[in-house]
Amino acid sequence: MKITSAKVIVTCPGRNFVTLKIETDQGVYGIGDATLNGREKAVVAYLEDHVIPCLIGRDPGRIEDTWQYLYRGAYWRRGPVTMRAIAAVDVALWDIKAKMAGMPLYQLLGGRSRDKVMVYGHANGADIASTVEAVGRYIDMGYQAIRAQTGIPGVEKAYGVGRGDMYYEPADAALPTETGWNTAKALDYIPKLFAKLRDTYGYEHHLLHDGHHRYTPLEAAQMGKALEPFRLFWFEDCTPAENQEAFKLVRQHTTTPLAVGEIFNTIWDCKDLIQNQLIDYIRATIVGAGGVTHLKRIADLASLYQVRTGCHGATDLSPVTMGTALHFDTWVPNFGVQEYMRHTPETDEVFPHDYSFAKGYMTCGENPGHGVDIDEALAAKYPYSPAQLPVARLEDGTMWNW
Ligand code: GCO
Ligand code: MG
Repeated sequence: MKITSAKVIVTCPGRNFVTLKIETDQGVYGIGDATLNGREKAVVAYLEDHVIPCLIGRDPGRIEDTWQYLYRGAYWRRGPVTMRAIAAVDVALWDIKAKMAGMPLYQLLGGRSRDKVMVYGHANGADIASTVEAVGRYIDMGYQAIRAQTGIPGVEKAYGVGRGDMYYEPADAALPTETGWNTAKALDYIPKLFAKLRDTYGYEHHLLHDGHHRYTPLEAAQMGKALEPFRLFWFEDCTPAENQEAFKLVRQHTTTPLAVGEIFNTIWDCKDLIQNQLIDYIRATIVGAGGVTHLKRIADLASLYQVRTGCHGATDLSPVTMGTALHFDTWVPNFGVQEYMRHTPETDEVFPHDYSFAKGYMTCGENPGHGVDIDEALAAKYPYSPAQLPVARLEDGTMWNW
């Protein structure tokens, strides 16, 4: 069996997505997601100019060999652009293999470990009162796990607060939107949100919060401590993780569970965090961390240290990643939770899929492959539209982490 052609499809059905389609001499094709939010064109060029020419004529069944070929062969290792391109190839090849086998992807990974996949949704509001109401709406939809983000008085355009409950889209302008941040105000206000949430709804649901890399290690420790009485499922990206050592300080001071890794590309970004048991959940996902082949490796390392998975699943991860992640989640023994932000109806139409949501859980389909396709004719109707992620500044104008 041989790869005969491969192409990159860029489409913007409400937001930008980059998709790789690999075709074979047996008529079977595979689809992979290569979307890098705000930097899409860099991955398009990487795939078109440097990766696709190497794929033609290769045996699509040699998934591991192709992964090693692209990773070692580039010489320049790791990084979000390279690893997303590798992920797209990897996922498309797993799709082809599963279609050839006539099996849903999770069967090839080792079969079902659970009946359904618990997902968390994003509730947000301009202030505590409206965020509490938003969480209530998620509870009514059957969610077991809900992330809560609130606007903070005196902070302009606080992170995580969208125009409505269901759709949150931070990449909102061709040039980065300027947003504000104030850690002292957050340390004061956010624990009050969780106090109110537990007061209103009790302790039956899992509550999550995202710090989005904003706190120093000591501030993260203070926030973790302040949130302890409200028993969070996790406190995410409490501090930037380039320096994995930083988490030691946070860990020594709080029992609030920690999650990190949506921006990680490889096992090397989380090796020390996992081996030193500094985190509880690893957020690396299919498109971000080199595809199914590499995420499996990360999950296996994590399982040795009782670290569970919590795959990133924001709207910038296309339905192709969502579908593939659900197969992964159905198999992975050390599963924790899956993030699920709904795509717009236009996106769902461009990417026909067989996964479904019911009462806080998702299930992958039983079709051969990962179960997600792309309608190329429809995709062509939505041309690329430049959109970048925001930036954040402190009140005195200092650049901060968005
Ligand atoms: C999350 C995230 C995202 C990111 C987004 C950036 O936890 O879901 O932090 O919303 O900000 O994926 O592109
Ligand atoms: Mg996050």
